[in-house]
Amino acid sequence: MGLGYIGLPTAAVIAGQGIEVKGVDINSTIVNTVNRGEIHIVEPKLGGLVRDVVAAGRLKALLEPSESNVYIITVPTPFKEGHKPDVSYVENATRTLIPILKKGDLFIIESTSPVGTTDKMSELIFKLRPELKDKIYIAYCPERVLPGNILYELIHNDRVIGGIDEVSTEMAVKFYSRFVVGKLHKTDAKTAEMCKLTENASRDVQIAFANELSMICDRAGINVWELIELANKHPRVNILQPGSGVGGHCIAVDPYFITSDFPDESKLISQAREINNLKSQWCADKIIKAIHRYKTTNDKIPVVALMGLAFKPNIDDLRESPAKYIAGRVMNMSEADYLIVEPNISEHQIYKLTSYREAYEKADIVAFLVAHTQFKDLPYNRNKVILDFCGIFKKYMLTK
Ligand code: SAJ
Repeated sequence: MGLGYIGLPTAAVIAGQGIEVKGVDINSTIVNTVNRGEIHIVEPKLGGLVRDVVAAGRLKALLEPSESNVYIITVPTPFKEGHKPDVSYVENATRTLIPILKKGDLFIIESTSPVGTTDKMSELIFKLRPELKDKIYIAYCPERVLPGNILYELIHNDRVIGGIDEVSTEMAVKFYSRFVVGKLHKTDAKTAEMCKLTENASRDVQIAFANELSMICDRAGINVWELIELANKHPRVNILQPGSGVGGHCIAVDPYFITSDFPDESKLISQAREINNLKSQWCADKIIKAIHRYKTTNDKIPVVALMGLAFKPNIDDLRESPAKYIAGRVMNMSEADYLIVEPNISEHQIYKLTSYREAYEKADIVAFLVAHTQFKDLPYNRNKVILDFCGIFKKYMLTK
C-alpha cells in the first residue's frame, strides 16, 4: 500500500524473489507508470528491476487492494500543524484493507509512525472485524534504507520487527527472511516504532552538535573542519559534519513524532531540531550580510552563486531541502545577480540553472550550500568572497 520511495523498491525486491506482488497506490499516474515497467522516482538500479518484474508478470500496480496473504503499509506519515504526526494515510490504508482481511493474513506497517500506532490500527481492525481477533498477524517493521542506495540496503540492512504478540513477530520474521539477508531482530510493536524514531532522532542530535560547533567556531575564528577532524582522532569521539541544515523527509521530520508525544521528556531532541533549523537561517543571514558588505565596499551589485539545491550531497531530491530554503530566503531579501547551481538536475520549475563551473567563474560571492562531489574539483580562489557552509574547501578557510 503506497508505491513511493519505500513501497516501490520493496514491492520490486519481493517480486524479484518470485513472489506475486500487487502494488497499490491512489495515484493513477504512478499506477500507470509502474504497469508500463517504468518508475516515477529517481533511485539507482530500481528502473531495471521494476522493468524486469513487471515484464515477468510478478508486479502489477493497482488503484485498490485485492485479496492477498501479506499486506504492507508504506504510505507517508507527514506532520500537520504544530509538528503533530499525521497518521491519516496509515489509517486510510488500513481501513481500505479491513473488508478484505481474512484468517491467517499478515498485516505489516513499515511507515514511520508515532509510538502506539500499530496497537491503534489493530484495535481498529478488531473493532470492525471482531471475528479476526487472534486469527491474523499484525507487526511493525520500520524501513531503514538510505535514498540513493535503497536496493542494496533493503536486502542487506538488519531489520527490527515487533508484533502485537509473539506469534505475529514470528510470522513477520518468517516473511522478511524471504528477501532480507541482514539480521532480523525481534521485539514488540511499540519498541520497534520507537526504534525507528530513535535512529533518526539520534542522527539529528549528532548533526545538531556539529552545526552548533560550526557556529561557535565561526565566532571564535576556528576552522570547524580541522577541529572536528582533530577531535575525531580521540578513540571514543565521532562527530558528524556541519552543513547548511538538516533536510529530507525523514531526519527533519521524525524527531517531531517524539517531541509532540513526549514534550516534557524530550528537551534535547527538541533543541536539536531547533539548532538544525537555526543553522539554515544562520547561513542565509551570512549570505545576506556578505551581499550588503560587498555593495557598500564596491558600490555595485554583486554576482552571487548559490551552489546546490538538493537536500544532501550527490542526489537530485530537493524535498525539504535547507539549500532550497536558503536560496529562496536570500533572493527574497537581497538584490543581487543570482546564479543558481544544481548539477544533479537538468532543469528547475522556478530557477534558471547555471553550470557549476560557469557560476563559480562569474560570481563575486560564492555560497556552497551542498557538498556535491563535483564542487570539490573547483580551484580555491582567494579573490572571491567564499561562504563554505559544507566544507568544500575544508583546508583553506573558515565559514566567515
Ligand atoms: N547531514 C549533515 N551532516 C552529516 C550527515 C547528514 O548535515 O554529517 C544532513 C544531510 O545533508 C541531509 C540530512 O542531514 O540534509 C539527512 O541526510 P542523511 O544522509 O543523514 O539521511 P536521510 O534523510 O537521507 O536518510 C535517513 C537515514 N537514517 C539514518 O541514517 C539514521 C536512513 O537510514 C533512513 O532510512 C531514512 O532517514 C528514513 O527513511 O527514515
